[in-house]
Amino acid sequence: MGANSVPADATLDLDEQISQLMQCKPLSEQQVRALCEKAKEILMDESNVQPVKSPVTICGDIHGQFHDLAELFRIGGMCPDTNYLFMGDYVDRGYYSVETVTLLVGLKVRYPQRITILRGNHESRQITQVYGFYDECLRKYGNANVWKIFTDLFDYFPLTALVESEIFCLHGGLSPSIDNIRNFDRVQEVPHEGPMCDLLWSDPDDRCGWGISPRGAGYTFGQDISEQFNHSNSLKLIARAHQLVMDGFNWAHEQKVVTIFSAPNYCYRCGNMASILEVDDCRNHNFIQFEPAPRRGEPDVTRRTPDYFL
Ligand SMILES: [Mn+2]
Repeated sequence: MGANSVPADATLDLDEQISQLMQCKPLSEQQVRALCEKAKEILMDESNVQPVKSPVTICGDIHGQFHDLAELFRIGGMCPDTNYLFMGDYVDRGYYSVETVTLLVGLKVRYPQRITILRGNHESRQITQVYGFYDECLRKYGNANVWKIFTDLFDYFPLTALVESEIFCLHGGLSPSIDNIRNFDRVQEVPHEGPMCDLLWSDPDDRCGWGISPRGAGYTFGQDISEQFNHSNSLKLIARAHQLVMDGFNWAHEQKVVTIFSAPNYCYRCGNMASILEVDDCRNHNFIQFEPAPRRGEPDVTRRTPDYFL
């Protein structure tokens, strides 16, 4: 700020930063540092099972596909006009992890009551060093400082959310060793095993009971497990992300579990639809599917009208 300028209004600054991010332009390292300090203050007060009110739109994996996140906001409505609950995996795989996660954290700081950002298994120091976010930070900032700032912040992201006491939302799935999710200290790197690891890594399965996950972390869990969990906790539904599903959403366990995936044409080559789940103020559910955003500067031959239904 110049010597003659009027003292900056923090909200105005943040609004400008959000507009800049909406154009897919990253913030400076200094801006990221200041933003993440504010985000930490907000996130550390949230619960491991963060309560969320309807109406809210629930979203799955984004994976650095910034232009598809912008498309999601065009289709679902911009925050704060629409409330959002994101279930993790903002970074890695796509080309714009930096812009994607900075925008979501910016919206969290600007509208803390309007957006919930859960932790995915990719919001981790170890995973991001393998799947792209670390390299992208080095490429865009010339050093690893921004990666360090964000991965330190990821430790504070809530692990699960509960919409109107009836939809339990999390990135992966259930754990055989959950005692009380609210009671453990989540502020740490995602461990290799144990309940916190399972919540971010597990998958529903057609087989009953608990199974060994082919991912090497978390478990598979059958319909019997989901039914018992929902019954004991008076839940209607478990909403989770973490798995590519070709229609953007996929029911499992006789509609006790739904998978939501919000990265269309995942990794720019999977050919899948994406979806988001709108829960209205009467708690009605409405999936909206969407396709990839048109690539800027390229002829758009694949785009069809988004398929709104139900
Ligand atoms: Mn995942």
